[in-house]
Amino acid sequence: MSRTFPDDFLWGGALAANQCEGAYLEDGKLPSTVDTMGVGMERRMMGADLQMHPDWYCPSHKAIDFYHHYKEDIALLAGMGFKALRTSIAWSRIFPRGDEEEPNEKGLQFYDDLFDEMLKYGIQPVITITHYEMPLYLAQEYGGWVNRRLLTFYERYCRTIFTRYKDKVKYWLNFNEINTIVMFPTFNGGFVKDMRDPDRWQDIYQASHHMFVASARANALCHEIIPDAKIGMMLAGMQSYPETCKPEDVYATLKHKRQSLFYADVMMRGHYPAYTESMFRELRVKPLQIEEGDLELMAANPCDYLAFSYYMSGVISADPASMGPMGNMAMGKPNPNLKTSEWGWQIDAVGLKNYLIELSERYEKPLFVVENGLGAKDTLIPDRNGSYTVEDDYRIDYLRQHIVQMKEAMEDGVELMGYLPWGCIDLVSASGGQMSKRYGFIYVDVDDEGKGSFARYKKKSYDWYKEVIASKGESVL
Ligand code: BGP
Repeated sequence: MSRTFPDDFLWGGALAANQCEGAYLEDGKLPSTVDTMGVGMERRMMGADLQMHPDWYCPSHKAIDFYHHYKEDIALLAGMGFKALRTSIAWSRIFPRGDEEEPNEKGLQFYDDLFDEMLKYGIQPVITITHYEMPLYLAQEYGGWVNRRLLTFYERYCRTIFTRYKDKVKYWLNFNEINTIVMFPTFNGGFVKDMRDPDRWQDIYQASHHMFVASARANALCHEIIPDAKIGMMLAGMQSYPETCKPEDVYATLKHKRQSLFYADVMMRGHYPAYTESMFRELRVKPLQIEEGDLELMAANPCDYLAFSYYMSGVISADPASMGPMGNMAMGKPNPNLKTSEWGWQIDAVGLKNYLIELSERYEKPLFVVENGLGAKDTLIPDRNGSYTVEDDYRIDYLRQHIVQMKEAMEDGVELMGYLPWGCIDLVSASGGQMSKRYGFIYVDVDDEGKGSFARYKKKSYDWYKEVIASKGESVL
């Protein structure tokens, strides 16, 4: 077994339109759902109301101004030897309201230019069709994904971007972290729900059904328009352990995992799993509105690969009252065997190996780690060349451990397409909306209020990751 990763392994990084582009009303774009959100959990994930708040600072409006800096940023990423870059298309640049018949040419042109810039350096675009947003009009006027009419608009959007970028983009992803709709319906679903309402599940699973059908249609269209492309699903991945070896804790963990793997079960296998009925019964979900042909379409068009984010693991107990929030979107208990990030996320590289093996055995399809990394407060210090840098050994350590475990999983039979650490350039945090939670190899001089020079500086991890890529992982194995 070779000590290096394969030649065609997609090394790179990941971004998302709303967290980096800014320019939220430029070149014909109208607000998207995320443009209503401020800084702090209570102004976004927890308290999002999908109304514009002119008196708030909304970080997506400016973000890191990637819209105007993309050439400089792609050149910096190319300097690390990136083979792939994941980002998303902002639906509201292409169809500003969402329900128009004709796309916005200037929006299409922006992504043409961006993809050309990547390809110039041999960087493959890995494109998320929607990353935690939709045109705000679709949310306010139609009620987001609860409304079946979104299928028509989404199909038009997909057809437009597949046709336009068919020669440039060969890796596509459906909805970012689709399973997070069970925790935060505003982000993925485009509708507001009181998360204390015990009857919220009906809308959440009806919206999920529409998104499953939308993904199946997108998969079919993608294969028809770009026969040499692959289209995957994107799951918020997380490893979960039973608190004890009591069979009750083990069963609670199994059920907990189902809540997210349900999405992969449907989208990778093409049908609702056998436990759907009991899960819905427990959540008081009445039979969903499923139209004729939906299930056949889903069965005929499963996803080609399973992409996922992985940051942490959690511990599950049979006693729900003993569990609290973990990370962005999970409930659990802390694991005394693991270290914890500044944001309370438990660092578990071996958990990534176990998770890869589990997913690989459950779905028998290629896997792709499209997010991973450490959110941390970085301190900018002067470097030897009269510029600035960050001594981010903590980040290097986190990434190194996870790369070693990916390699071990591959040695155990896992088919892994690539590794795209999250926020390869510092960007706005999804959960908190702040800039001070940084993930990048490249520091961006912007603070939590959107103030700063927007200058970019290479961190210590920049040269480290460059060496990892150049040596096909050998430098850390
Ligand atoms: C994932 C999202 C990303 C991202 C990341 C880190 O859930 O897909 O958009 O931001 O988590 O989370 P955060 O930004 O909250 O630290």
